[in-house]
Amino acid sequence: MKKILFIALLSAAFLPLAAQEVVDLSGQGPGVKEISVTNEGFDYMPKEIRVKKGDTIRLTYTNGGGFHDWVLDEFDAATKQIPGGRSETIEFVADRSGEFEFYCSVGNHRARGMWGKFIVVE
Ligand SMILES: [Cu+2]
Repeated sequence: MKKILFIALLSAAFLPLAAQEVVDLSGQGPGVKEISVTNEGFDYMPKEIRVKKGDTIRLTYTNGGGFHDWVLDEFDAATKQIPGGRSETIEFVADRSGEFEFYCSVGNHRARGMWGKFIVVE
């Protein structure tokens, strides 16, 4: 009984984090897809976003701390550089398929690992 409770507590502690690593919205659509992104230090959450070609992406970046933005060059999509606690919503159309890289354009943050994958599925 004790063991089961321990496993349940472990799952509760780690599942939400693990679930945020990848957001896969490519299974349905195309349509409007709402996505929330944040960061812990130089780590974006999620680190990987999957959508369907033709999706309209309504992405809200909430800065979890520091001074950052969220930039995806290939789709001309970028938030402003904002301080911790602030958020901004941008909208763009994922009109071509492929694997792209979103990143933070502040200082050397991208080189320090502040980037992730934006994958558009045909
Ligand atoms: Cu940054």
